Amino acid sequence: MEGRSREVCRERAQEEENRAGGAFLASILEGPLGEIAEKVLTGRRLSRADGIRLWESNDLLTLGYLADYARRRKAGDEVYFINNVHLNHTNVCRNLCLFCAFGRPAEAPGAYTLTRDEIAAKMEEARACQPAEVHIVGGLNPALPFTYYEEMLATVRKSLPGAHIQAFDAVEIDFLSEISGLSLEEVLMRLREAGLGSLPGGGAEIFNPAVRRRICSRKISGERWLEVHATAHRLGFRTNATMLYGHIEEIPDRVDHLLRLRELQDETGGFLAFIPLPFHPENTALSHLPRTSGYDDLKTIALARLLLDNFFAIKSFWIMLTPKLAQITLSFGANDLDGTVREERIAHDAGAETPQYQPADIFLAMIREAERVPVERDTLYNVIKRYD
Ligand code: V47
Repeated sequence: MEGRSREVCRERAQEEENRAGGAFLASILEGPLGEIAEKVLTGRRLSRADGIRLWESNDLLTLGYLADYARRRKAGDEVYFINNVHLNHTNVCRNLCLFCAFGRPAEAPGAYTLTRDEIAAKMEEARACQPAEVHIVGGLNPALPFTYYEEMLATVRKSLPGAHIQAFDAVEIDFLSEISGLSLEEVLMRLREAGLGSLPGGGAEIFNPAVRRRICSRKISGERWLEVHATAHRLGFRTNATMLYGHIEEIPDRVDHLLRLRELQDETGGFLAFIPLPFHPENTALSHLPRTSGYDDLKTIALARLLLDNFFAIKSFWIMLTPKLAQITLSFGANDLDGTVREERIAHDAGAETPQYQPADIFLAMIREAERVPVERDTLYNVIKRYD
């Protein structure tokens, strides 16, 4: 360790003495991850090699400690949640990715596409809870025209004029460009006109083309996914980013995925949140694979917080992680628990056993028990209510 840097680290360790774990930090600095810890403490960027090394160390507590430090420094002690509803308008999909239990051909049992009236009825039902956000994603259904999407947004806006509509992941936006013959810019501007507020982070999976070829060969490339988000950012939309992990990818694939997101965030600053999605194998063509372990989930969240130094929010999607583990991730770099949801199909079709709804009270209890400050937010992280 260089002289000045060592001094800064000692100061940090001293500051940390006042919190639980000061002695632990001192021991980390002297241990095998000392150089990486030094970078984290002094706010220096981690490299690809650092990411792989952190993972390989398997030292869960050190990873957690460093990610928690980085989280506190970047985003403070607030933990966010949102009063939202999910809407999955169709499960008919021409892509049929191997990891997905939700998408199916139009003629398959259980295939559905919501009509405008059915969407209106669902939104009218949601009115009573006054959601701040409606989150919409669905399959790539070749039978639907572009106007279906515009009408869906208008229908949602009419029933819930105060809600922000976060809709259509990059894969759907690319599909809409294809079926309409419009450019990405034109698609996004037309949808904005109809009520679109921001884009969710789905469809990113793992950017490595070799992995994509095996698990989602019909899906757009990782490069195209990034291009859609870059275009949206240029037009002033904020978007999220995800990573589907725990299937056939290797650890360097995860690190590379995170670094590509970090690179785009450096260029545009348009990402709001990163959400790691643990693979659920049931009812998928990869059902022989095991579910991710708790160790894997915690390490992945921590790695994301440490590598994505330019992301404000690292979100734990409790529906996929379980509420218990999502609460623990608050000590491993996460500062957002997503929202109330109310109806979820993608993870539940793939075997998720979590509830489909979690009321605000539960979020407050989860966050307070972790000794953090609950903040109810809107989609863009404006504070709706801070629960001191
Ligand atoms: O794009 C599909 C993934 C995504 C499975 O932006 C699966 O705030 C696990 O993107 N096991 C949809 N994951 C969900 C999504 C999302 C969720 C919460 C918040 C946000 C946000 C986005 O779920 C898909 C795909 O990547 N997925 N099948 C499965 N078997």
